[in-house]
Order: sequence, then structure tokens, then C-alpha cells
Amino acid sequence: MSPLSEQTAFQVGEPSEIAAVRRAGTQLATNLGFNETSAGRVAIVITEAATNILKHAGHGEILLRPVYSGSMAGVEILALDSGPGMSSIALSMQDGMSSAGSYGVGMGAMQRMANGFDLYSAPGLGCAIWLTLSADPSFNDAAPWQIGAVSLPLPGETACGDAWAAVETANGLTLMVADGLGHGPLAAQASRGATEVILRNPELAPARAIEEAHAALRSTRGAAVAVASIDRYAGKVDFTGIGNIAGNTESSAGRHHLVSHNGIVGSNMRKVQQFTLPWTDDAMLLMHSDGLATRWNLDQYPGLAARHPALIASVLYRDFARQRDDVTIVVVREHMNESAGD
Ligand SMILES: [Mn+2]
Repeated sequence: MSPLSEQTAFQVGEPSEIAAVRRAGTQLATNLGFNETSAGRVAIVITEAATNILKHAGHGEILLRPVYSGSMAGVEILALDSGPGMSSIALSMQDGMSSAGSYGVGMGAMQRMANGFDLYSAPGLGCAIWLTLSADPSFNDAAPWQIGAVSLPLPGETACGDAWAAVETANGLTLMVADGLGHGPLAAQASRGATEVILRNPELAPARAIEEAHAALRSTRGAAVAVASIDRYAGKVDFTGIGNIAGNTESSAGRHHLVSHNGIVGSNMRKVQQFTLPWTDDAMLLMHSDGLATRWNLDQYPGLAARHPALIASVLYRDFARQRDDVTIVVVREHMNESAGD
């Protein structure tokens, strides 16, 4: 099991696995300073979500990670299955009712215990539920940016060779995704070395951040790295990528792909070019490592683009992760655009 300071995935296919993920969630909550009552709520929600997966889909996955809002900590729970989906329940939830049978009642109870809640489900498209729980009642998702992320080692590895960081800046947000060469601890050392560059100085222009990462990673294996800096006031996003990190922006104005050049940051980097794309307040930015197949298309998921970014990242992970590599998907959007429905 990976350290619970990072995101951890738990298979849910039989009752004993429910107990394992519940224990891990309770442990994570306790590590984050939750008291017994608050940690108990985490256990109840995980049990409910896992039971739903078993009952309605037979098999699925629960992802846990710590999330922070200022000095407050929370537990993020993503419950994913590829079952038949439940459009009528999803609709009833959006109407604020839970009158559609036992599944809906359990869902309503989870929602009431959570600080943050959203769900995506459609017939034939499974179900994805996003929840955050905190010991602090004022914990919420009111930061200026909504950030959704899945970042997991390939099955069997404990260290994730990918890393990501999203840091607020004076005018917006800087996002980096890095994929260290290979897998395991040495890959993780390279990708984390890259993210430290923007954690130290998020105001660096992307091309400059890549240059600094190149210098910082000289003693490592190297990494594929991409950086995007959103300037919400100037209405633009600057982007520089080296190696196999894919990305795009998507808004009512259309979809733009982010262009990376070949190379390895830290060892073999020739052309460093910064591109600029338009940014509108309804836009979202999505970046992912090559642990995600590139054939995904959000148009195949009616209404998903309007849901919380964590659901976008986790549905793509569920359906398109290659399973033979570490995988990272990060989706960011300005908070004011929270869905008004489908
Ligand atoms: Mn990779």
C-alpha cells in the first residue's frame, strides 16, 4: 500500500475489501487530525460507497487522498464503478430528492455527511461519486479554483513516478504534470524534482520553469514535464511541454490542444517553446501523463464536462488508464463555473 499522504487506490469486489478501504480511510482521517466522530463519518461514507459498488456493479474502485483548504484538511473519496449506471437517481439527486429507492437514500445520507459532493452517472456509463469530508465544518471547496486529480502508481508499485502540482498565482494558477522516466522511487525523485520548481516559484513563465527543471533534474533520470500558467485577467494560458504530457483546454469557445516538443527534461532537451492559448472563465484545463490512453473523448459522456473536475479526471482514469504505467490526470477550472446542471 502506498503511503496515505498520497492518493491510494483500493479494489472493491468483495466484502473483505470494504473493510480494508474503510480501515485505510479511518487511518487517513486520524493522521489528518480528525477526532473519533469525524473519522467515524469517513468510515460510514466509505462503507456506504463501497457497498453500493458491490450491490450495483459487482466491482469497482475507491480512491482516497488528503485534500487541503488553507490550514484545514479533508479526506477525498472517489468511488468508481463501471456498472449499469443510474440516470434516474442522478437526476433525483440533482433535484435534491432521494426518493428513488435504497440506492438514492444511501446517496442522500452520504451527501449530508460530506463537505463536498458530486456525482456522475449515465446509462451504460457506470457511476462516479466525489466526496470530501473534513473535521472542520467550514471546510469547503470555495477556493478560487476547482482542482480534480488522479495520480496513481502502476498496480504493484508503491511509489508513483508521476507528480503534479497546482499553485495559485497573482493572476491565476500554474499547473505542472511530470512523468519521471520509468517507474518507482527513482522516477518519483525526478518528477518531484520538477514540481518543486513551481512550488518554489509559481510565477515563473512556463518556458522558464522548464529550463529551471532541466537544470534541477540533471542528476536524475529525467522526466517528461509540461507547465501551464493560466492568467484569468489577461484571458490566456501559456504552455510549455517537453515529452509525453498531453493537454487541452476546453470551453464554449472550443477545444485547443497543448503542443509539446520531444525530449527529456534533465537530459536531452532541445527546443523549449512557449505557446499561448485563449482562456475564458468557462474554460477547463486538462493535462495527463501517458499512463492515460489518448483516445478519450469527453463528448462520449453527456454532462460530464459540467461536473466537478475530480469526476472528469476519475471517469477518464476508470475508462482509459493503460494499467501498465503510472497515471496522472489533472483537471482545473475556475470555481465560479460550478455546474448549473447538465
Ligand atoms: Mn509514463
